[in-house]
Amino acid sequence: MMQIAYIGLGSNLAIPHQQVLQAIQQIKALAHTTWLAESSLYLTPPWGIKEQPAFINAVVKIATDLPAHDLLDALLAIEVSQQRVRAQRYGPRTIDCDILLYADEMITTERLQVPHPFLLERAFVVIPLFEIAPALILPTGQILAEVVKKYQDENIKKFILPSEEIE
Ligand code: PH2
Ligand code: MG
Ligand code: MG
Repeated sequence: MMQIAYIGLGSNLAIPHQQVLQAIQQIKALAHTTWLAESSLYLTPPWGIKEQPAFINAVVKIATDLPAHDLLDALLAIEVSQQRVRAQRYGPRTIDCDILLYADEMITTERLQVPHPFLLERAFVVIPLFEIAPALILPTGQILAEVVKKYQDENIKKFILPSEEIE
């Protein structure tokens, strides 16, 4: 049976908005997977380590027949294809693809924790997720529409693609 999953994307190296757009295309091309929705791209201040470039973030919604750990492997392969180098926790990266939610499952293994452990602590995830899933309730019972309220003053701005700019 197909399961709904939400994937968080982030980049602050190379050409960040292009890395994120490329990852969205790569997710659309995954086997056993149907694209359902994607958020706008957002320009977000770095969280965790402040001395690094700003990020572009987005969230994608899919339906997939891939079990959660196979989806994780597919996302790691996308990271590798974009020359992701794992240097520093919370540090700069060309692309980060995180499973935020997988159906209503709560998963804790050595390789994977779902819901993503910091999901609700990060405005750069909550705001784009809310854009495409305004009625979402987490497996923990938390209501996304309630959580998003505390991030209204965060510096999370929609990123206007260069091609969308009025000349
Ligand atoms: N990812 C991190 C650490 N900090 N900050 C922003 N704004 N966006 C991210 O995607 C991000 C971050 C590690 O996962
Ligand atoms: Mg991450
Ligand atoms: Mg990650």
